[in-house]
Amino acid sequence: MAAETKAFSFELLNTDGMARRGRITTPHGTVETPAFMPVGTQGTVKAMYPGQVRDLGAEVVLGNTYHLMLRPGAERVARLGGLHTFMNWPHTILTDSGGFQVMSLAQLRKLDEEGVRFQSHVDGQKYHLTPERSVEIQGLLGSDIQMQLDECIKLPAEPDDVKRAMELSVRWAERSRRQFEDMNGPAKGQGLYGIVQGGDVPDLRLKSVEALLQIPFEGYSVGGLAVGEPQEVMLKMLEVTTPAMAADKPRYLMGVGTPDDLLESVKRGIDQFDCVMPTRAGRHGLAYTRFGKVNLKNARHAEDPRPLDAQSACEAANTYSRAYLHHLVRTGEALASMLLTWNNLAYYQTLMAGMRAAIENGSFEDFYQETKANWARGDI
Ligand code: PRF
Repeated sequence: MAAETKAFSFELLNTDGMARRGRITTPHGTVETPAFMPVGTQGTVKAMYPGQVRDLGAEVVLGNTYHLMLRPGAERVARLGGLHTFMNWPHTILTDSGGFQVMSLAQLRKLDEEGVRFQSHVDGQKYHLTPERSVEIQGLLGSDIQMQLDECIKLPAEPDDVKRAMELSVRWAERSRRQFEDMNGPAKGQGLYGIVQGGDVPDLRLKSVEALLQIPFEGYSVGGLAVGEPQEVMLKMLEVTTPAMAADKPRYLMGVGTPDDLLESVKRGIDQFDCVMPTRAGRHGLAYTRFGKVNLKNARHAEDPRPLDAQSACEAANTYSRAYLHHLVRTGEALASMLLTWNNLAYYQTLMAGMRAAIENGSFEDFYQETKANWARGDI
């Protein structure tokens, strides 16, 4: 390792109730937690320049093994110098392992002990993704924070199916870890996270955590939530799971969520999140603000000269009129996606910065109440 290259580490700086303020260090920088990680599935946070994403305060973005292995291919990205160089994001990159995306996107999937066989949703080409190949791909991409291959089961599901998927995920965790060590991930300063599964069954969640704690992962994810269950069930599962997790390792809740999900999950001890919600909503005419969600498609905005939020530090929120944004959305202009994605990521990053400051000050409960009151007031 070059002298200046930092190895993966996590420092717990502060707690306030179950809420945690921490710092992750990777070879590509530091990540203040709790952190929201914008999703850059195809090596781009859609409708945003990388510099703009960074300027909003994001210190890590997420890339997807599944999409990048299909196009342009992991070996090609490696020949071009790795994903950081390829996408011009010199900061931390986290990659998901692919299993979740195979299950939601690929055709003719067949899962067994070995891994998952599937056909590409792009051109029908056949692939075999195993725990070893997933970690190999993430290594070729040069990902700083890698995920084990797991099986995420949609809810509602039969407890027997949840148990089978959880146990398979534990066996895949061991194989993923072995591959990560074989690829010298630790020597490169990278981290590999295990993924807790177990659906909506408390006992299976605890068994999953217990088994994963036997494997020396740099961090632990909570998977298999926000997959069809009510928010109440997700939060209950967090209450069961996070107290059993390592206090000195980061905890990442995968694929979550709404601003309210983030607030409630930080309150229950989560440190990292990713979700397509702010970026996808932005491309569908929806804006997140301090006072909740605004649908710019709605005719009520057609002659409204006010910006989305005059107090926001984000230019997309404090400059352009709702009338103009409505017009851009209605005409399907590219700038509609660009401005609303920018606004939404700014809101998400501001929310996270607010939570981090509140935990530091020991005022998380006040922040929680005030944020909820603003959302309840609504956009008027
Ligand atoms: N596993 C993986 N990625 C994921 C999930 C999971 O369970 C989820 C579930 N919310 C989102 N992304 N590997």
